[in-house]
Amino acid sequence: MPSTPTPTHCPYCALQCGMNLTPAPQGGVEVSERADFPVNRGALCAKGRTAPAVLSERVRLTSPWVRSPAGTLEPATWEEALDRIARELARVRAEAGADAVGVFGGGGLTNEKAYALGKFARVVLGTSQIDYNGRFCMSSAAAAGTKAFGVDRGLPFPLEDVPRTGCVILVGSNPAETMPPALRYFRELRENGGTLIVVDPRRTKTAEQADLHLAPRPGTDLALALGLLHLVVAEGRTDEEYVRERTSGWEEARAAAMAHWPEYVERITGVSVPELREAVRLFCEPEAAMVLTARGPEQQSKGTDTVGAWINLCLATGRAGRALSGYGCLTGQGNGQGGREHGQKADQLPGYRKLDDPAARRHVAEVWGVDPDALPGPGRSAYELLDALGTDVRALLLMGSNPVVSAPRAAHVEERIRSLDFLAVCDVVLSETAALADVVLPVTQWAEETGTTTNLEGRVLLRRRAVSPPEGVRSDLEVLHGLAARLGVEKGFPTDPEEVFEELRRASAGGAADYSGISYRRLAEGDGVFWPCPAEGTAVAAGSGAQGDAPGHPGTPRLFLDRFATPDGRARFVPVAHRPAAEEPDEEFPVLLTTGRVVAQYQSGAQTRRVGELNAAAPGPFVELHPRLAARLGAAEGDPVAVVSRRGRAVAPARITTAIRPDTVFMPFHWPGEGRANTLTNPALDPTSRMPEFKVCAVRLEAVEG
Ligand SMILES: Nc1nc2c(c(=O)[nH]1)N[C@H]1C(S)=C(S)[C@@H](COP(=O)(O)OP(=O)(O)OC[C@H]3O[C@@H](n4cnc5c(=O)[nH]c(N)nc54)[C@H](O)[C@@H]3O)O[C@H]1N2
Ligand SMILES: Nc1nc2c(c(=O)[nH]1)N[C@H]1C(S)=C(S)[C@@H](COP(=O)(O)OP(=O)(O)OC[C@H]3O[C@@H](n4cnc5c(=O)[nH]c(N)nc54)[C@H](O)[C@@H]3O)O[C@H]1N2
Ligand code: SF4
Ligand SMILES: [Mo]
Repeated sequence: MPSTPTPTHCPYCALQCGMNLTPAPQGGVEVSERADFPVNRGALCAKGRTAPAVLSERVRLTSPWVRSPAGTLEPATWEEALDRIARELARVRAEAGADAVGVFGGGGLTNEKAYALGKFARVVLGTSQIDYNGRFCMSSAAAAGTKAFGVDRGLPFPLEDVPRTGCVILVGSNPAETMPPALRYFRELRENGGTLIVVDPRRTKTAEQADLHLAPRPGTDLALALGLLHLVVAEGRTDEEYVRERTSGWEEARAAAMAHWPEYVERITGVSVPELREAVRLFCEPEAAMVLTARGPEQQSKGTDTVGAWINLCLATGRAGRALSGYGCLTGQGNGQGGREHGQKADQLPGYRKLDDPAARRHVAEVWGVDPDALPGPGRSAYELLDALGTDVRALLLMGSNPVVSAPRAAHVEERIRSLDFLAVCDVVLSETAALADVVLPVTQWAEETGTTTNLEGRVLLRRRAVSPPEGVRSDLEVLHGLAARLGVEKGFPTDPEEVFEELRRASAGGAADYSGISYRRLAEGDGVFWPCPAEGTAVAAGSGAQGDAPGHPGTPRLFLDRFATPDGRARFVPVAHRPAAEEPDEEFPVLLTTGRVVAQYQSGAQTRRVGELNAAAPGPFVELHPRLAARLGAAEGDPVAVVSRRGRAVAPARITTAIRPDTVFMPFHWPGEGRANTLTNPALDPTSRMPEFKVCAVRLEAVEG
């Protein structure tokens, strides 16, 4: 491997910060600044800076493990491990049908892996039962964006537009912890005279930088957005001409909003009428403004309607599909955007096509060389799939997720996973879920393999290989290739990522997320390409097998400037009304629990809990609570507190702060064991997106002796 720096990208979040990697003389790899990449201009958070620690053989898997008849995991050869998986999957299929074999993927997988995994499920296993952890992430925003605009791309504009708009409402997003290098954009916004409004039940480090912080009760963002829209109408701030020219459905949406009087909204949300008025003034006065949502409003059993209500606010005020204005979702995982476009989702085919659309099935089946009628239909969503393990779904292949820690109602999910006939997990480390598997396969990771990711802006990026993987480790693509061959499919699962990408281009051609004009060569030359990027005038049409460069289309940094992606080109209002959370506080469970993240840990912590510096900064779980609640409980700072919900009980030390509402406690979800936040969370699902209600459930607190 070269000793000159390799420009590449971080393994973790959707910002996909650029970084340089250089093999270190004493082994391993060193991170250095890559100032030329525009999204982060060299800045990295502690996770990105320390990411190479997870490449070390000391913390990772370097050999396959197979469960012995005695029940222990024992080292095995690749041949033994792959043979065992193929045999078990074939057996379950023969005994119980193709849908008894499930597949679970991840939004951290590269586009190539996500594409190959979806194809593997449909073509090799013939199962409809595939979904992925992105369902737990941005699925509500995706559903609402698709409804309103006809297409879902996290941000319809590059981040560089943020500092130049007039006002940003950041709803349930805490970039100070979750995307620190992106804070710069909000700082510059304010330096340029724009204003920042943060909506969060906690006064987070992000909220501290806001001009206005609204702290609603968890689970009431829908009412809040409707209250703001009510005031927009009442104060005559609607952009009538825009509504007439560029939207449809306003009358119904307006009528629904008018039923949400400010005083009524104040009662539901706890946000005062003067604060509502101030937010409307700040949002409506400038020429341009944006609403950005993240997991706060989205991870609710009404997440789709909630995001729809915020989009309605943008549409009524003419703030979508115009320069420096719009609605955007801050996608989360490294390939959270691309991972939702290429077919690992239960209802989806590559290019963001619908699995139940006959034309889409024909197109993709032709690229795959199969009969369209042979493709299964849509399957279950992530939680529903996990809930069906051990009953309808008897074997599972899992790649890129750790649901024992990250799924809602995790004790139940863990019990379902344990009841499987057979579990195979591909991971870089022995995650809590991998530890339950019958076969564990050790795979390569970011710096050891090349692949593409699509960041939160819809910017497709080339993540380059910079070091050799340890011996004994294979890539996810090699795993799928080996399994396909053993299951009788010799062709169609190449191990070279570029070859997979070339096929993905053809499969995506003509779809909403069209990558057909993007090539590795093009990506290697610049700062990435924004989709859609159709292949203009090149031979890259379905079935052509064309390789190489595709000049022409420049990509699409900004969407919707001329028209929305709906059939009539108009954005669609959705008529929505407030409804309570699936579980409201009562006498037995009087407090609200919400959950989220801290800066030094990533997701289920499988990777970051193996990094010393990060553990020192964030050593374990905690329960954030207001002094008034703590006093009632008789708990002092650091005392263990039990949090009990209808799903179970978790214990973690108290962290007492006035920065949280007195009716709410907060737990980060990065840890397994006694302090696992997801032991408590409610798997109530959004009817459209099938998103679980991670952000609100009812709990009670108990003091713990000792
Ligand atoms: N350090 C770190 N960074 C990460 C990740 C990580 O695990 N660790 N994960 C990445 C991924 S996959 C994702 S999805 C993103 C998530 O990024 P964010 O969405 O920023 O992260 P969260 O902490 O889940 O939630 C954001 C905020 O929502 C607030 N909130 C809770 N309930 C409500 C509510 O009902 N309404 C509103 N308005 N707000 C509420 C919480 O107090 C929290 O401050 O982060 C990415 N970046
Ligand atoms: N209570 C609560 N729960 C939540 C959330 C919340 O806010 N609150 N947020 C939800 C959200 S937004 C998300 S995105 C999920 C995330 O939760 P998970 O899906 O559990 O995400 P990770 O911890 O990133 O798990 C990824 C796993 O894949 C492994 N891995 C990394 N790279 C690769 C690779 O290239 N190939 C393979 N095969 N494996 C790899 C990692 O080591 C790790 O074990 O959690 C959800 N759970
Ligand atoms: S902000 Fe996200 S992409 Fe950037 S260094 Fe941190 S984890 Fe990596
Ligand atoms: Mo996420």
